[in-house]
Amino acid sequence: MSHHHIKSQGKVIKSTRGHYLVKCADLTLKCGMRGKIAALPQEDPTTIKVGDDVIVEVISDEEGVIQKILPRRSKLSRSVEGKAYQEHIIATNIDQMVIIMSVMQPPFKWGLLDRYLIISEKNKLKSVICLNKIDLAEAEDFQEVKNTYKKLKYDVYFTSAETGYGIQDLASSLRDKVSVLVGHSGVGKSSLLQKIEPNVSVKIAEISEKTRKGKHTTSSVELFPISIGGYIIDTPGIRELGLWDIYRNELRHYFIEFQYFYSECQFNDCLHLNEPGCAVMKAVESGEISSDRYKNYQNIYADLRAAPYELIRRR
Ligand SMILES: Nc1nc2c(ncn2[C@@H]2O[C@H](COP(=O)(O)OP(=O)(O)OP(=O)(O)O)[C@@H](O)[C@H]2O)c(=O)[nH]1
Ligand SMILES: [Mg+2]
Ligand SMILES: [Zn+2]
Repeated sequence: MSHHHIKSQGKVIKSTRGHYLVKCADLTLKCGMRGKIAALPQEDPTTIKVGDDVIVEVISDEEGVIQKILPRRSKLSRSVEGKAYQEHIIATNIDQMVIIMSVMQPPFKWGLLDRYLIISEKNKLKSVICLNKIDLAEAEDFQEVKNTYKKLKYDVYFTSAETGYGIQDLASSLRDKVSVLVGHSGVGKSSLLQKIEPNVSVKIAEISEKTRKGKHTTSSVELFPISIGGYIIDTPGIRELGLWDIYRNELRHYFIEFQYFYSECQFNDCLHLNEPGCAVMKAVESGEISSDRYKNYQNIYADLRAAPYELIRRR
C-alpha cells in the first residue's frame, strides 16, 4: 500500500542521532528529516526534541519524514554542562516537572531540589516533588523537608518503587498531564515509571549497581503514554544542573516565599543578601522562611552570572 504524500500529525517520543520515533494516531513511524530542518545544528532551539508535535509525510507503515515542528507551548532547558552560554532543551510541550530525589543512595540533595524549582518557576511549570526510596530511611527524618515544601504550595510525595508505597498518590497527580521525570542518576526515575506503568520496557540499574554513582542507566529522553491518561517523559540522570537563561537579579523572584515579605524591605530593589532593613532576612531569623532554603538562595546567587543588560549599564 502506498502512503505517498499522506501527511499526519504526531508526537516525537524518542530521538537518537538524527532519527526520531513519531507516534501518530494509529502508527508509530521511524522518521528522518529533510532539507532545511536537517541542516540545523544539534543544540539549535529549533532542533526536534522529545515532546514536539510535528507534521510528518508518511512513507510506509513504518517510515516517515518530519516536515514541520508545530509551535511549542513549553520547554524544559538547562545549560550544556561546562558551557553556560549554550542551551540544552531536554523536552518540550510539558505540563509539569516531577522532581525525583532519593532520600538515600544517592543522598538527598537540597540544593539540587531548589535548582529544579527555580527552573519550574521561571518557566511557569507546575512541580511535583517526589522523595523516593523512603523504604531505606525513616520517614520522620524527611518530614521537615516535606512540610517546608508543602507549605510553599508544592505537591510532595514519599514513594518507594521497591515496596509500592505512595505510587498511587504520585500516579494520580500525573493523570492527563505531560510530566517529565528529572533528577540525579540512580534516584529511581525509570523504576517509578515502571511501577506506574508496568507495560513499559525501560532499563533499570542492576541491584549490584545500586550504590554506584553516575551510572547513567537511561541514555536518552523518551516519552511514554500512560494508561491512566497523559504521558511520562523519562530522562537520563544529570550530574549537575546548569540554570539556563536565569540571571542573579531575577533569582529572588523564584523563591516564592520571599514575595510575602519583600514589600517590607527598606530598599525596593533589595536582593536580600546584606542590605540593611531587609524583611526577608528578618523572616529567616524568625523562622518564617526556612534557613535551608535561604542558604540555597545565597549559594545559587553566588553561582549565577549578572544579566547582560546589567553589564552594559555598569560600563
Ligand atoms: N530500595 C529502593 N531501591 C530503589 C527504589 N527505586 C529505585 N531503586 C533502585 O535504584 C537503582 C536505580 O534506579 P533507576 O530507576 O535505574 O534510577 P534512574 O533515576 O532511572 O537512573 P538513571 O537512568 O541513571 O538516571 C535500581 O537498582 C533500583 O532498583 C526504591 O524506592 N527503593
Ligand atoms: Mg533511568
Ligand atoms: Zn530584602
